Amino acid sequence: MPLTCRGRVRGQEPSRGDVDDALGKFSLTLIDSLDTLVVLNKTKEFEDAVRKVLRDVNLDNDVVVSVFETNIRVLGGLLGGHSLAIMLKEKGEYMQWYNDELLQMAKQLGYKLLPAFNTTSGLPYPRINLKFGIRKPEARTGTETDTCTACAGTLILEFAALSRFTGATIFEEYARKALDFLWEKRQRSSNLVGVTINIHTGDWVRKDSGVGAGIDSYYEYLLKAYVLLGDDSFLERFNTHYDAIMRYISQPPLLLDVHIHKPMLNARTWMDALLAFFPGLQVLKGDIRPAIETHEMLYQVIKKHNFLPEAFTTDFRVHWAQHPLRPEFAESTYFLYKATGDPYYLEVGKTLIENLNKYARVPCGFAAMKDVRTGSHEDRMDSFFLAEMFKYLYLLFADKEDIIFDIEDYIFTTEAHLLPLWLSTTNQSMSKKNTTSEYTELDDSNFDWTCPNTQILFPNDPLYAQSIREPLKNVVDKSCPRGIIRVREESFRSGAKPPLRARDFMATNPEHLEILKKMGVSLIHLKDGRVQLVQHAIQAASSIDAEDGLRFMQEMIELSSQQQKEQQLPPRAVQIVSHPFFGRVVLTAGPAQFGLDLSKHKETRGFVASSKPYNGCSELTNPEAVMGKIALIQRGQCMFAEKARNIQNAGAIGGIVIDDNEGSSSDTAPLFQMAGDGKDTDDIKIPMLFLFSKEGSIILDAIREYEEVEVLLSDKAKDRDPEMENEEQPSSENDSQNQSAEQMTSISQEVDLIDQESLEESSLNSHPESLSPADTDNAASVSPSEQNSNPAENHETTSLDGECTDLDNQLQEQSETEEDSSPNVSWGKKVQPIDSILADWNEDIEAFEMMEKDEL
Ligand code: DMJ
Repeated sequence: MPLTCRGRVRGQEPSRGDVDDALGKFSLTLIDSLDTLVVLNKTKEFEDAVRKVLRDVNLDNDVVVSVFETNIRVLGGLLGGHSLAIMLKEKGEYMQWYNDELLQMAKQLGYKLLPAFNTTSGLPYPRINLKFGIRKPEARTGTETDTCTACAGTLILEFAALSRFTGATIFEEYARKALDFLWEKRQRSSNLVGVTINIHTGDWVRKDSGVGAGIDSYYEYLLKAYVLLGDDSFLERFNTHYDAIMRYISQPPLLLDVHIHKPMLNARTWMDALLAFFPGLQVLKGDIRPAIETHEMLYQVIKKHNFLPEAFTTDFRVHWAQHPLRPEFAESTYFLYKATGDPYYLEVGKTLIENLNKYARVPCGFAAMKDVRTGSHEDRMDSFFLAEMFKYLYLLFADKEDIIFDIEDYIFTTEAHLLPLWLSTTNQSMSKKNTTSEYTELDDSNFDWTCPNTQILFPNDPLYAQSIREPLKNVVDKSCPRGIIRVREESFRSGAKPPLRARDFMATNPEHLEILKKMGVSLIHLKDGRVQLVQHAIQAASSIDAEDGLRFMQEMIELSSQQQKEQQLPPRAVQIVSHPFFGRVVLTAGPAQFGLDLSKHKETRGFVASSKPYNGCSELTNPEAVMGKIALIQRGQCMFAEKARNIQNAGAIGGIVIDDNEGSSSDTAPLFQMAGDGKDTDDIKIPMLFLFSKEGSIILDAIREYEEVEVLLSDKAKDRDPEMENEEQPSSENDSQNQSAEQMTSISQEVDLIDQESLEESSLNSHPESLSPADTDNAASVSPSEQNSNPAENHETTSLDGECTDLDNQLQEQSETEEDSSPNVSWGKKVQPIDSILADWNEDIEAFEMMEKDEL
């Protein structure tokens, strides 16, 4: 927990839900970073770390953990540590005392995971209790029916390595059985797999299919199992899936989820950050061109937002703004550099490192981004940051002689742990058994470079990669908001568009109605004056018109969701700028529906002071203390607006309301905006922000320690002032006060707050006007009931109305008022029932939950 400088211990912190299933009180970060230490040539530190693991780690804890996460991070970490420990021992200098102790621990852990496989299908339960196993009352787990494909299909490398290192074949057998079952269950006509599967029946629970969340490492492990184990059946399966991926999911430079039964239909309008590993896998496969294209698209998204948001739309807007410092893009960058030798990829790596140092580095490590748009932090540094990100970035810049062993002798697991390739010829009792001839002949064009190749692939053409990137160089910047477009490569390249764009549609224009009819879209006038659109593909004049209709409907849905989002206030940032923080700590804050709008005005900067009374519900008794400062007020007992008026009257220049609910945090609770009191709040001129208790206590602790604490209230964290950084050494409290005063002058001259992003957002506002037929209310929203109707009919619906409410970017912001008596104000003009909102966004929410499960 890099903001509070503590370890995260399961049970001692408020639960964050599924994401905590990675934590088993087994020193996760220490184990996950063992082999990174050797890669970084920190051999002495590795030796110490191994001793600590052996001395302190207990695997017999009464904790329910994710089988997938425990396998890739802990079992993989122990095996990676063991692999490099024996390598070092053999070299004769370090680890001479080592006697396979990490391997013994790995074996112990392996046996603890095995009860999870006690299903008729052989697919593992998603969770297990480390002490009590599964399905016993004490275990508190074992009732789950579903798991994600990646969760069940990402075991073979670790389990086979464990079997081959120890001679205990049971692990490899179990992992193979799970893979065999998934392969059997693939959708036979598309050769794709869904995101979630029932572990008892083998039915697909979620039938959408991509290369990111929930599936990603299943594909990765098929190819890598072939590399590590030399078993052709894995390569054949991988090639069959890869052919399907390239046929349906790949729409260069995009990778878009489709339905397994109807692979020509896109399943969503956004991509998730996990798919950024895919170009790296394509390099391993030898399919360089699409790898370069997708990587370039992702890099442009990163350049726009500094990091890759957890999800972004097909027109490259932020869909889910979090970024937990995921390593996938760095991984692909490393593989692409290895394949092409193109120094461009070193520049990419440099940008990644600069952004990490500039925006994520905090005094106790690197903090995840809560919101890439505001630059606010989350008190979280996941173990994969050290296991993968550090490793790949180091390796990207390392010369062969910088690494004390030959990295080519190893394969990276999905968590970047190193397993030696010599395992392929050790204890190989399971190999070759499953090779059958059920694999169909595939189009050869995907397999020009079937064998993984670690040599530079195009030594004679240094410009090869550049020539592929060149046409894509403006793909993100020049992109206009658009709906998803299900098109094949040729039409994508020729820029096919529906004959009528959603944004131009007028329900009163007869020509438009004629086009709709041709596309199989019918228009229903609802009693309340709204208009609903329904598409039945079978009613379209031709299949091309049906596809146009689908594009139109998808555009309309996208437009609708975009307009809903525009009505919401995005989260704000509270940045601590005084010593010793110097802008490094950025807290996610909820906005207010009243007072100064920080997105339209200059940020407010000032020292903080607690108000008296602390709840701010009556005239302040310490106006001299808050005068000219940002007042801290506790939530509760009166309206937010009343607090704002009281501190404003006392001369405060801003206010931060801190939640009175102890332990609350924006990590675990949905952020909301503070509503007014139902009266005119124009008299409130100062900016007001809300912090949950945990974020608020970071400021309160800082006051206790440093007395003078200065903060910046803004819509987006500002870059740290380089001068501040140079001054970043221990200094006396008086010095720090002086520094803070100087910094105040130097920074207060800064920046126009309407940044590029806001300009882009506001340019989208033109859409409601262009969508203003007389009988609609200028906005569109998805009609959940219709959208969920019989998919076999291949129809989509959208309705136009003025009641827009949205769950924005996983923040699930809501407006809250202090008292029940206050008017019910929501993000939109009217309140939409929560059931309806949830139905609208059900698919997104499910996907997000699955992403969390898969530790997206
Ligand atoms: C890692 O733990 C692994 O790479 C996993 O396969 C999915 N992604 C996370 C990091 O983002």
